[in-house]
Amino acid sequence: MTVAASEAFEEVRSVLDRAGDSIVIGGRPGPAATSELIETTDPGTGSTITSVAAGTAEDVDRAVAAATRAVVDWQSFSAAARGRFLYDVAALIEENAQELATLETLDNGKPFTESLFLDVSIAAETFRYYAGWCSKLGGQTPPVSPPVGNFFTYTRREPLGVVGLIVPWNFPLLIAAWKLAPALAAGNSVVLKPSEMTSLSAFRLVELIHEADLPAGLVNLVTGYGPTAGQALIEHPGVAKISFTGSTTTGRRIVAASAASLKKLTLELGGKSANIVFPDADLSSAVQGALTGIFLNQGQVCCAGSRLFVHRSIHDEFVGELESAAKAIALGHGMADDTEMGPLISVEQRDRVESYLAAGAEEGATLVCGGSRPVGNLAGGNFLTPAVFTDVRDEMMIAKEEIFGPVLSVLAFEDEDEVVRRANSSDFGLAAGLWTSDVKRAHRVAHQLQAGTVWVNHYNMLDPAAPFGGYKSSGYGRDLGEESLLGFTQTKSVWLGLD
Ligand code: TXE
Repeated sequence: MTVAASEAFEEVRSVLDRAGDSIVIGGRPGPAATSELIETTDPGTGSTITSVAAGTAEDVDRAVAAATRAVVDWQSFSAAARGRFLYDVAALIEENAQELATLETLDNGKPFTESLFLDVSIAAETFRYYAGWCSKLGGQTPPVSPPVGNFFTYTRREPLGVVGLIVPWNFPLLIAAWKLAPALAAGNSVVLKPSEMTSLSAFRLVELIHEADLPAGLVNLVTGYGPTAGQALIEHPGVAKISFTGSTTTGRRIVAASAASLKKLTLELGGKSANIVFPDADLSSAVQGALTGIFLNQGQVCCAGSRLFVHRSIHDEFVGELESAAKAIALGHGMADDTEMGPLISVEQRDRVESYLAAGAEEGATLVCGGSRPVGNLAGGNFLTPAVFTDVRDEMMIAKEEIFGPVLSVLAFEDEDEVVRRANSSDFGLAAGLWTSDVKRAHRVAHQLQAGTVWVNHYNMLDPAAPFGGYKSSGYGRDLGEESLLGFTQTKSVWLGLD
């Protein structure tokens, strides 16, 4: 363990001890139904930091029962009171920001400043945003004109009941907050299943929710593996909806497994997002945007701009700048002060990314830089230097499949119609970026791109008010914004005869 890692470990030791082997049901941490544990490692050093419980179907059943009881209490509060609770959760997240960010960095590997200013900060803002919505979630008064009679008709947005939230390891706290806050604002109760690799910040968040005095059992946490704890949640008849973020493969499994109980689903899945640089772009901003687009969180971002289309007239100059900037990125343990990029989440994930590096080389792409394991004091972690491929063709694996690592594919293009067609030729449609100083082109291309989010002259910007989700195989439904809130409700029409 490095000095930075062991100091961080000591700082959060008490949470690690509590999280140890506990799931949280009805507001009380306790053991799962089996004694099976899942080891949690620091991806920056390979050392074990703690273990978490491998929850089972029996645990999910108890969690759903607790959530079913608590939702009645929650719905008895006024909308404004529910909002006040959520404001309190936002404040508690901010008060405990250092601790949450340390947990996130130790567990996931990302640089501490990212954990603090991105994950924890937007998690708090998400609770604050949806706190405000509690008192604004109203229905409509549609002007009905039936053939006979005179009616006053209104709609109500009612909660679904108990919802299951299944979140991945790349933004463990943030994505949990993205789903928890709107689910609660809409009046539901929750069973949360974090990734088996990163359960610690979710555990602490659930503790904070209970410190904010929300009804015990309103938010329950069952840690564990997808095919056991996750699957049990999907199949549970008492769960009305699953909101899931993760791989497209698992998303398809969830659709199949939830068919019998006809659950509502929101699926935020994989991506292979196009980031397009036109020749009239501000090149230094575009280089920065291309780097953030792919190397943030070590490339383990569902909306990563992993296909970089660069106009042929600026291609060589652009790649030159990209190469020097990529080589200058400081790799290190997430808790070290000067770290700009951390390790990949696991040994398996690095192996997977390396298999794409090999496939790229085999298919004839040119590796301009990166793609190697650093030696010396980083050898114990799952590090990989930032990689840039040129001479990439659309049909290559590295241009088609989600790599989920620090690997950028650069593709040259000649004109606007061609690049739009090629950008859209992907099975995925989560996000896209484009760089130009021509305002007409910016809107024209943004409207044609088949993606749930399009960034113009920046990349990876997120805000709780702006919906986020995919077209095509990147899923359906939306996280964030009003749309996510509505996705946690069902609409009732009430008819009142006036004659
Ligand atoms: O994802 P999974 P994994 C991609 C990325 C990565 C690959 C595999 O390419 O390399 O997926 O990662 C739970 N029923 N993304 O295996 O399986 C699981 O426990 C119910 C992209 O970690 O999708 C975890 O909580 N739940 C992605 C969550 O699903 C199940 C983010 C995500 O795991 C389940 C993460 C099942 N049968 C990985 N199987 C993105 N686009 O954001 C698994 N889970």
